[in-house]
Amino acid sequence: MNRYVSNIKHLLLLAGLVGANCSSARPVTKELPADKNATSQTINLYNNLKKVAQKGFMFGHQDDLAYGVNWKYENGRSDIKDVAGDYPAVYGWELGGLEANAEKNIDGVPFKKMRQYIKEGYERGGVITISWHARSPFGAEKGAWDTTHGTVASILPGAANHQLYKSWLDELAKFFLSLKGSQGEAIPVLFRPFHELTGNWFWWCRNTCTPEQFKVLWRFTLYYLREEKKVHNLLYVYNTSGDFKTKGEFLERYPGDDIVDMISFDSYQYDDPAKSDWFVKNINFQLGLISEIAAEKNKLTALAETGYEQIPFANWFTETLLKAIGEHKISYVLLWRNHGYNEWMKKMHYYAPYKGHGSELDFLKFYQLDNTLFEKDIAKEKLYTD
Ligand code: BMA
Repeated sequence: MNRYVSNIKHLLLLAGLVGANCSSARPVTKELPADKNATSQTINLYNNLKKVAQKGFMFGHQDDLAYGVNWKYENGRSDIKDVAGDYPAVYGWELGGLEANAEKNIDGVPFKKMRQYIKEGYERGGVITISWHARSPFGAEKGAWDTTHGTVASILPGAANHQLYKSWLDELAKFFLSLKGSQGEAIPVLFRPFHELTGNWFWWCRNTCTPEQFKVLWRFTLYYLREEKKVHNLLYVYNTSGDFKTKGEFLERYPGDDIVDMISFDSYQYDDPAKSDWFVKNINFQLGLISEIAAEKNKLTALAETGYEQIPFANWFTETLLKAIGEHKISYVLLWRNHGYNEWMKKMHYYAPYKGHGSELDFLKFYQLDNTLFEKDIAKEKLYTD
């Protein structure tokens, strides 16, 4: 190309009138997630989530379609929809129990129904995230809540419970591969294994294993699902509890940029927001820390679990949660499940409003804001297409 032609092309390029390569349209460059062989819907979701985070944050709710306060398994029902006339944008589901091939998860949700709910949410344009309260490799009695030292070491390659752990992953892989949209495509999932890993209550937490053991566990899990079981519809979410004060603490057990797509933490409120602004300040500060990390590492972010049990403050959504998120560009915030009266806990256990709850009006205000994204908003974004 002579200089004159080159200059003209340069001017046209600047004016946006020609593509960089005149002979064909400029290819859209897509970023690849941790799984380089992810399905196209999963890659699209990954790329679109990055764009959508600039517009607002998605609202999510655990077990939303399965039950709510005072109801169970009513087709199409959701406490969020009862209150706001719209579904959440993000649906959280839980696999605890699946590793032992149980029919229902630890909260009584039949996996068969869960599969159907996941499909419904996805078909409407929503996003699916999945956690896994796997039972302890040392025995099922304590469930995930076993803090015996050595649990993680026992399932790593070469250790006594490694085959057992692989059999668990086999069950998970079957489930993930069975999630299909109406065209037969695999439904993408934000998988959040070993959640709250910096806490001290689950068998994969800080007190049971070394950072290195945790990292090997993560790396093996991802390798096994992706390479051995050919599961290619997952984005991987690293998720600590809310106890970190520095980037170093948040990253102490971070397994690596090549095997994480989203970074997040869980944090709940227990104190009185009228008397203490600790929750707002702390969440805001921590979202600041993970946003900086995400910018450095090119990751997505989320507040993966939060809430105030029973929402005892009428304006909690606009005056506490909204302020806690502030200006941070996170992908989503998810409220934990609306169990209703919990026999075992002997109290009401719910985190989202239901019809007739005192925070209903405030939640509607929250719903109507431009930067809170529910299902009608997110459906327009067509997250699974180019
Ligand atoms: C906890 C509670 C439990 C539940 C567990 C796993 O926060 O909601 O009742 O079993 O999550 O979903």
